[in-house]
Amino acid sequence: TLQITDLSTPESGTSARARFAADVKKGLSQHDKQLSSRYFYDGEGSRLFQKIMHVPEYYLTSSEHDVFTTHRQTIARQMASQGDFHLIDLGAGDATKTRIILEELLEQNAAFDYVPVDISGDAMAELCENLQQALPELHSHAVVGDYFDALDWLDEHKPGRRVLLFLGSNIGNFNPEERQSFLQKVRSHMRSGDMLLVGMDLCKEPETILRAYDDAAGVTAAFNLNLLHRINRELGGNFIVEQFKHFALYNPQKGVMKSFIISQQDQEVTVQATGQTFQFKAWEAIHTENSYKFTLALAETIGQENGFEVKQVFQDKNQYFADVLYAV
Ligand code: AVI
Repeated sequence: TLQITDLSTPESGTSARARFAADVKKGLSQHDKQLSSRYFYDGEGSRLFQKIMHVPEYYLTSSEHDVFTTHRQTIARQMASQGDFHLIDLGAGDATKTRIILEELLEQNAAFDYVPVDISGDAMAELCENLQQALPELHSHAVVGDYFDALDWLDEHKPGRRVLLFLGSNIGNFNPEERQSFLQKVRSHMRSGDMLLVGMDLCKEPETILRAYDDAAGVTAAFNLNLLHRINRELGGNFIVEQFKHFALYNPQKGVMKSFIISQQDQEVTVQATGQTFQFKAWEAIHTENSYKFTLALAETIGQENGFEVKQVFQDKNQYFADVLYAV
């Protein structure tokens, strides 16, 4: 009852590195320098993100955990209400929070199988091993690959009703255009009776948000700066990482947390794989991440714009976080 399908190919490694090099070249050549947060998650970055999820100031993980613990019965009942289904977990990672729902679904004798999807083959192998230990009666089939390659594969190989999960406020890392395109594409893989559960971090006291992205122990800073280490490791960069620092800023009007890496002095950096040297002025910034925050009104609007109807909203006791169940 435990399978892994790996959609990545030997070439995908080489082309991923070439794409990384091209993005670094473009991002560091611009007037407003930027690097995409999607490059945070190499082995070290994924390890640091796991650590962030346990940082006291990073309330997102514990809040969503609270949502799931409090509402597990209703969530599971809603999912199973229309019959058999595949539970597809986009960006499953270690699936700590999903496990609460899995246990509840098993308890309710729901007819489903679990399909975690993640770009990290290591994470999926580890998850499958853990699930086999913890929930031996669970049917699961992990897919290693990009979300949309996985959804294409599933269209062909796993027909039937589907409930999709996109947890942890991962949707917040898209800018509004990327978010629309993501939701549109997801919608195109769904039919009547299917559901989508999306985790969203909510607008709240700005200081609370800011602290979550600038924790006292410096774990988030290390996570952000790992991007420079990764460029050094994979693309032959010569960043002196100590000469840069993490800076986080919350815009309460746009509802977006922005992370930057700031050069603390004039310096230049060569990145071999790009064949270029990049100049940094003292206090010049590289924008590295957006983490959008949501309101329930925005959750409804973005649903409507993309063909989803809000079926139910689940929140934690502080109302810090929402898991929004959409139906199509
Ligand atoms: C993965 N993602 C939802 C996290 C977030 O909150 O935007 C990544 C993160 N960045 C800094 N801390 C955590």
